[in-house]
Amino acid sequence: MAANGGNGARAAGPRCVALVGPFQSGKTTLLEAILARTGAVQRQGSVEAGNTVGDASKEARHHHMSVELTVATCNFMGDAYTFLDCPGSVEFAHDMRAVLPAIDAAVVVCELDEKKIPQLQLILRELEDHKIPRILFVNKIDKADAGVHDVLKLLQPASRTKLILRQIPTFAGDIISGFVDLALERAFVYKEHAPSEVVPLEGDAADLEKTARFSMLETLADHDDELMEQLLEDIQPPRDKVFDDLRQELREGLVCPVLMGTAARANGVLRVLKALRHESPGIVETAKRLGVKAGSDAIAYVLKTQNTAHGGKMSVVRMLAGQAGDGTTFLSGDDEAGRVAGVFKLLGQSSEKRGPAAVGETVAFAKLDKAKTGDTLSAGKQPHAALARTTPHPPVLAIAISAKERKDDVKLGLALNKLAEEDPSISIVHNAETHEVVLWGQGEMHLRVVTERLADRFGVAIERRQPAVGYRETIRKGVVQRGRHKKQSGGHGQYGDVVLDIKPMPRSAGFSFEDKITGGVVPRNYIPSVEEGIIDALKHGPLGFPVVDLHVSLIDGSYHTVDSSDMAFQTAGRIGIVEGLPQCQPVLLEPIHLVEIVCPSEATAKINALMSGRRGQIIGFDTRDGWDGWDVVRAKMPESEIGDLIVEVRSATAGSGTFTFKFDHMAELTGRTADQIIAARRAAE
Ligand SMILES: Nc1nc2c(ncn2[C@@H]2O[C@H](COP(=O)(O)OP(=O)(O)OP(=O)(O)O)[C@@H](O)[C@H]2O)c(=O)[nH]1
Ligand SMILES: [Mg+2]
Repeated sequence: MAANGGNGARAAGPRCVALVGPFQSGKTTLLEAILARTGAVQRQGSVEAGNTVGDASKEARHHHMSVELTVATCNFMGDAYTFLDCPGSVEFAHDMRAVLPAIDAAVVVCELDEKKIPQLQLILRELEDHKIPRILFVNKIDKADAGVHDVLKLLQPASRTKLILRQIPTFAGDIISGFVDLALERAFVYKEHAPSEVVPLEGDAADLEKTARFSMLETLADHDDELMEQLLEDIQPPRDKVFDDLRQELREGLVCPVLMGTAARANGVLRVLKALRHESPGIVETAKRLGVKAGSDAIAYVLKTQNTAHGGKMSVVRMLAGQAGDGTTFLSGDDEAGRVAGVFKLLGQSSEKRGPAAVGETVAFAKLDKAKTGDTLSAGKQPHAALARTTPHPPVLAIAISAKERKDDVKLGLALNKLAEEDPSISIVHNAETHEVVLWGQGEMHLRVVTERLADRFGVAIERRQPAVGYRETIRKGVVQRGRHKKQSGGHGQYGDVVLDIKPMPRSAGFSFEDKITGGVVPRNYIPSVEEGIIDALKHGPLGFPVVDLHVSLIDGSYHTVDSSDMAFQTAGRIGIVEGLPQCQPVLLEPIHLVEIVCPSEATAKINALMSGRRGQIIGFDTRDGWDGWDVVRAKMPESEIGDLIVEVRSATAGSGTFTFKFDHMAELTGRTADQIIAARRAAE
């Protein structure tokens, strides 16, 4: 295999490679350049012109960013490559995270921008945790200047794995005009939308190359004693040995090579493809990494699930073992996942019907009605154990939504279910108290895209509101109150009469009822009705909120042999509460949550200020366990202030900070803020 530089052990067969990286680094542009270079598209489109294979959905085009995964299969030098163009925005990170388990390698597209280093670090962590071999592609080299020499100094802090520079740039004046490949020891000049041209390696470039190559070899030699000896003895290692080491150490996760280029002009793209061809592992290694049982039946891992408006469902899968096609029935765990009715090769939004899929290939299967993203599907009689599970990040922002037109209510429910199936990082909560449908998601743009999809794909126009905060009210002093219901004008009358002893209880005690009737002044059979009436009245206290933390005893009352009834005693109980509570110094209670914010350390001071400004009570901050350069800030914060907290946390941390929260306690709220909340509630009613 001389064409492969003599490194006979390169992986063969179809590959599956994810393009990942910080927001807007150029992944979709790189995909486009790759597709143009490999001939899958005639001409390279651009994100600006809105004619790329990726980001073809209306929402992505509209926002000029990736809002979902794009899958595109092309051919390079006889092998099929499926590229998974992942959104860079943290709000759509689930689409990326869901595919990671089943890929062979990742190309991490990044920029030489200090502000984007924390985001890069987050992504590299995910890859490191999954032990996925990765290549860094420093993009937008057309905008870089001579500072580019510090590439590793800037990028290394983001990676726990040692980075090695595979290329150094060459300049024409101040502009980068090409590069030297340090493994090949060859100089190239960039050509726009064409392969780079080999030029003689001479002058300054030759000197720089010597130094840079030596430091690349030194890093490789950390894991190769023979190479170390050669370097010490000043022996030039054979080129094949260098390639072998590069391949070996990439696969073993010992190093992460760094390439560079300009995706927008297709510069440096061929080097990326060649690195993937020669160095990245293939399905054999990936199946081993995942623990796929050898000799098993067809096994497929679901990377993505997509519903069309008209009910068709597509499951994008990576074949991890065996072969499957039309008619193959898959199991997922102990359940049947469905029967394949159509196998497709994907190129963004266009799909082409094809024959059965072989091991290693990435295809779409139609009609696997019960398959979910992340499922390990097995075509045998026995299910295969789940190979991986990706839990979505807990949602951080919510809106209450309703169909603009009543008639769309049912359609809205169905559409939401489909969207939640495609994207488990949203969740839908029905608030029984306020009857609101609350949509939770990963951020403002994420929620906006969900509502746009509801309109565009499912034809449901919606209205959105701030979701209600879970306010309650309680009382600060007790009262004894009579509740009398008497109607005796004509016909059958109504009579119920109770005396209630209402007392405050400690926080989170809830509500309790006690029957203290003696001598049957209220007959036994009516007492549950009294309690029912009370509970009903407590749903809406004098301030407008559910009343909690009180104890009510029924201590006295009277009845009428003919006119008393369950209904009459319910009403009497309700009247006792409605008339009694206003005398009990009602007070508002607001939910307080324990909030844990993670952020790069340089943002910690800003985050502290942000929390204090939002009535947060800082409990402490600490370095984040196992995360160099990151902190955790803990605070107790009112629910009303958490509403849009994520927007400010992200802006204080260049998008890399996030938080989790959980209910802690209810706290009394008085003063102007309370008055405003109560007034707003009255106005709403
Ligand atoms: N100067 C320059 N701009 C580029 C290059 N590659 C991409 N861009 C621009 O960078 C912006 C983002 O490009 P995309 O390809 O959409 O980036 P992305 O990483 O896919 O973005 P997300 O998926 O939203 O994270 C666009 O305006 C591109 O035109 C490049 O090589 N040089
Ligand atoms: Mg993109």
